[in-house]
Amino acid sequence: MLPDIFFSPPVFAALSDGRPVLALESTVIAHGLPAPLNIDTALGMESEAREAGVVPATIGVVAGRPTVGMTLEEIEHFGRESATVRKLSRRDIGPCVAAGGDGATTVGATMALAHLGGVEVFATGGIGGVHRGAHLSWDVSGDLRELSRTPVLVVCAGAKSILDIRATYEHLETLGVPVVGYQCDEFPAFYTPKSGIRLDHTADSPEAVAKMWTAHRKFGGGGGMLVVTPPPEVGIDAQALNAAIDAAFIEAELKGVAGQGVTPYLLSRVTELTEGKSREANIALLKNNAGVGARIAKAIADLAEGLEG
Ligand code: PSU
Ligand code: MN
Repeated sequence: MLPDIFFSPPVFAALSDGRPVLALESTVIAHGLPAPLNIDTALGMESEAREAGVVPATIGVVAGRPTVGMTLEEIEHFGRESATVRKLSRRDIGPCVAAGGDGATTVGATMALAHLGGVEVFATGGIGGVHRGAHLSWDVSGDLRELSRTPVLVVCAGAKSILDIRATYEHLETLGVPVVGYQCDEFPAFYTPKSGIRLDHTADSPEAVAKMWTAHRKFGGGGGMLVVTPPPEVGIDAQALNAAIDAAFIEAELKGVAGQGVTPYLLSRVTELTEGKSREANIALLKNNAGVGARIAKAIADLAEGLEG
């Protein structure tokens, strides 16, 4: 463990004893959902982990301190004062630490800090990926490259159709990232279990995922693994959702939204256009993923203990 990483006491104790820890990201708190729902959801995800016997570690840069295990006050601060909290991908971590600023970590940046802190399993909602029109804009999320280089297992509900999901899946193959369906055989499209993309690898239990992860760490080339799990059913109108996504995409183009602003813009417009339903789905799947991630973290810790003992 690096002295420069700030751990909460429960996370530090769990890591020292080899007990399972689940990493959670902070961008979804500061820039993915509005207050106070973002705070409730972040705490709800932490509760899911605890109920499964796993210590949650929400990750972010707090006043320049790379933190693995944000406190309740820090989570509330990120949720309430989100306008003053930067969005950090890997390249932004150093500048934010140097400036002593507050930064919410994306999937990629959360993986980077989780790995430095010694946390192997991370649960989130959806990953960033290849944007629609990326053949012209080159807008491909840093999350994908991070998955290829950093050995952290990421549990998510696939990718949102604000992205080109098929191109995202192809790119994960190019980068050598295994995508494992947890109790599903299709890549989920975040709001719906269906994308039409069949997965090559599936696992039925946390133990099966733990076995794959252990083998991937030995022989898979040193990068991460993506475990996808379908979202809980909340009865969302797929047609209305697709229309909202198409409209948001065109608006973003017309307004010249670019760079790091693209994903938050699309997320908030789609939520506005679909009103409550997409948000309900979002919160349900975040909590579900935290539960799945926690059970996987536990199975990995049990497997490691068995191998040692
Ligand atoms: N997709 C979602 N919700 C989110 C994000 C993505 O459905 O909150 C966030 C995650 O933190 C992800 C980031 O890592 O957006 C990707 O941003 P970008 O496309 O700028 O790399
Ligand atoms: Mn981007």
